[in-house]
Amino acid sequence: MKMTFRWFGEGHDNIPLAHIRQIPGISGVVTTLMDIPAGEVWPEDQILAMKKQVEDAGLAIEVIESVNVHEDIKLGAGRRDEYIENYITTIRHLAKAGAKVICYNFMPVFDWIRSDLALPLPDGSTVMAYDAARVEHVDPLKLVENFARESGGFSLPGWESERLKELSFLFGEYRNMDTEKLFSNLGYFLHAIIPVCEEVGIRMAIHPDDPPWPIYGLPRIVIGEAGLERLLALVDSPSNSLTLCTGSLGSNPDNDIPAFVRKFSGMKRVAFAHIRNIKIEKKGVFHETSHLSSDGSLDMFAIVKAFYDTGFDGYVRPDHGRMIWGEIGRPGYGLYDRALGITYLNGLWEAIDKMSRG
Ligand code: DNO
Repeated sequence: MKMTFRWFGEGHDNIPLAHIRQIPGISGVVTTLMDIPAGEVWPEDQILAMKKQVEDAGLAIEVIESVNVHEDIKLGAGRRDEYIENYITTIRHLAKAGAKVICYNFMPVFDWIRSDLALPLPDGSTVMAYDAARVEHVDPLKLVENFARESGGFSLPGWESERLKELSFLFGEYRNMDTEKLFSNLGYFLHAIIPVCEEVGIRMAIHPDDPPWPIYGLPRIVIGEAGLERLLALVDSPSNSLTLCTGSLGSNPDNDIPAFVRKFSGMKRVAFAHIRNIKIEKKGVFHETSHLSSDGSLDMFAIVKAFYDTGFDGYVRPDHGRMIWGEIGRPGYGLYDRALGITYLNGLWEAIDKMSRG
């Protein structure tokens, strides 16, 4: 596995690349151009400037997270072909700059959702948390206001302002959307872009829906084994792959994450993994934790072992750490706890590797 760290780009992240470079075993950053609205082409010069900055810091820039998909593509609406053409141009620009994997999602309206961005834990840290009763019965516009207030001034990935301005309008547009239509729109998108990805050597890696169940009456399709199988079958190509996010899928206790890893990494259809832990209190109520198995509900040893046993050689990053040691930063994306997460995941990998060799 190639260990990476998410970095939001100059002016969007308060963590210096020089600090990321000092995390043991790191190979590169996973990054994005935060300022480009979904649907627009990523300009080559901006991609190359970011690449130079990252490489000058001694890090690779091979995974992009995310290139967001315009709502018209998910809706199958109006200008979708134009937005798909733009997406294809961005894919070509990124490939030319040396990118290998593009992480994206196909969640209607929202990306990930939480009820709390800074829930205090007994150890004095804070974490992001989800309580269905406090999300699903709340006006989504209220939720957006809470997010803006609690995010400490940092823009949150997936909660871009241009998307949120259109919230009420978008809810209307999705009124008649169902699972079948959403799958069909995903298929339309993939059929258009995957041949280009194959040509230029890019693997698209879809991120699961977080949390992995429908909310606010919006369908969600990347939530469990059947959906993952179905989307991989839409276009049977290594360029149509997964971002296997253990915490997103794992917040539904019915999802057996080590089994998912064995299956999908065994099929060589996992291009990228987000490995993190969560603690499930009961169905629909969970909070994030340190990466350590005993702090949460996921067996991190079993997960890493499944990646190891299936010969996984893709990209990995830790995800959504706690905020610890007084760090001020973007919720879930501080330096310290994610660096601890990396060290732990690398430790598991080394132990499994050495024990397997005897
Ligand atoms: C949350 C992230 C997601 C992810 C997107 C990919 O912290 O894992 O926002 O980047 O869903 O498009």
